[in-house]
Amino acid sequence: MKFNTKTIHGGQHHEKVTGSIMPPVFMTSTFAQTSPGKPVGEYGYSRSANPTRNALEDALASIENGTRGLAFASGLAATDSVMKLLKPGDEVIAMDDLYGGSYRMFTQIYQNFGIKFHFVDMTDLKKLESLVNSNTKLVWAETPSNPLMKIADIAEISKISKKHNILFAVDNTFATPYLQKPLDLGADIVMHSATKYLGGHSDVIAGALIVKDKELGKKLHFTQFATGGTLGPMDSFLVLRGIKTLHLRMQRHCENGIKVADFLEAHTLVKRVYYPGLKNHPNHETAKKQMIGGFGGMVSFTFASGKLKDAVLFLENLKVFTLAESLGGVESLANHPTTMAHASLPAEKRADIGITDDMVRLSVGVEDIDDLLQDLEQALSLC
Ligand code: P1T
Repeated sequence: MKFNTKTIHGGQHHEKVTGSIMPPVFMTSTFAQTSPGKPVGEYGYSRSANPTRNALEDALASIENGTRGLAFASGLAATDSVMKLLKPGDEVIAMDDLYGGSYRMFTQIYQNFGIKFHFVDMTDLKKLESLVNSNTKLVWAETPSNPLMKIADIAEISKISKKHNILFAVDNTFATPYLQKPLDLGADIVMHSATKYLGGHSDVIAGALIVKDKELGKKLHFTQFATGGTLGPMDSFLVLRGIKTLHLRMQRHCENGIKVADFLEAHTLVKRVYYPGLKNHPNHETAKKQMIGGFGGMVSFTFASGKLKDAVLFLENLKVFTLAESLGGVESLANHPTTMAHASLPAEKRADIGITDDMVRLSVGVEDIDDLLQDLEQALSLC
C-alpha cells in the first residue's frame, strides 16, 4: 500500500458491530467482566488499552512502517516513556538543538535520577561517536531540529548506534512520515508530538511512539501502562482523523514552505534563513537523501540588523500568521524561540548553539501562498 493510501486505510478497519467507517469514541474507563479476570471482550481497563486509542495506534504503526504504535497524552509524555527504559548510570547522547521542553525534561528531571546527557551537534558524526562509552544506552535525535533545522543523518547514526548496541530514537515531528521514515533508515524508535502535523488542526495535545521491534514495543507499552501517560479516546479520535489528510496537508506545507524560504532569503532585511530545502543549507544533501518529496513547512530566520526589536515588531504586526506556541496546524503560526519554545534553555546554551534573540520561527500553514507572502512583506516593511 502506498503512503497516501495508508494514511486513510493503513492499520484501519470498519468497526466490527455496526460497520461504522470511523471508530466510535469509546468513552469508558473500564470494561465489564463475567467472572474475576474474565472480561466480556478483549478489554479490561482503558489505561492499558482502549479501542479508540488502539485504532489510532494501529494507524500510527502503519504510516511509520512499524509493528506497534503507542499514543500518549503529549509529545513529552511519549519521550518520558522512552526515558523510563533507562537506569541510573546510563548515558544519553542527544542532539544539541532540541525542542526546549525535551531539553528541560532531560536536564531538570532525568539528570536528577542519575542519567547523564551529552548534547552534541549530530551533523558531526565523529564527534557523536567520540562520546560513546560502555554506559551509553540511547541516542536521541530531532531532525529537522527545532528551531535551527539541522539535519541529522539517520542512516549513518543508525549504523553507529547498531555498532555499539545503543537504542536510537528519532523525534520525527517536523518531517512526519510523509517525508521521512526513520524506522526504514535503521532507527529503533520514532517519536512524535502528534499535537503538530499528525493532528494537524491545533485542537489536541498528543504524542506517539512507533517501533519495528516487537519486544521493544512490549517494553514501551509497559512503561506507558505502568506510568499512565496515555491518550484519551476523544483525543485519539482527533489524531486519527488528522492522519487521514496528512499527505494532502504536507504536500501544501512543503510547497508553501519553500516559497516562504525563497522569499525571505531574497529580502534585504533578512540575514539568514534556516530551511533544509535551500541549496545553501549546510545539510541540504543529507536532507535530500532522507526527506523524500519535500522539506516541510518549518522555516526559521534572523534579521540583518541582529536586533531583538525587529523580531518583536515583525511578530506584533503579522496579520495572517498568528503569534503562538506550537506548529504543524493548517494555520500559519509564528514563534519567538528565545522567549517561547526555547525559553527553558539557559541563555548561554542558546547563544552557544546559535538561537539568537532576533530569530523567528515560522510554521507555514496551508493558506494561499500570496496571502502569506503579502503578510510577511507588510510586517517586514514595519521593521
Ligand atoms: O507539546 P508536546 O505535544 O508535548 O510535544 C513536545 C515536542 C516534542 N518534540 C518537538 C520537536 C516539538 O516541537 C514539541 C513541542 N513543540 C512546541 C510546542 C513548539 O512550539 O516548538
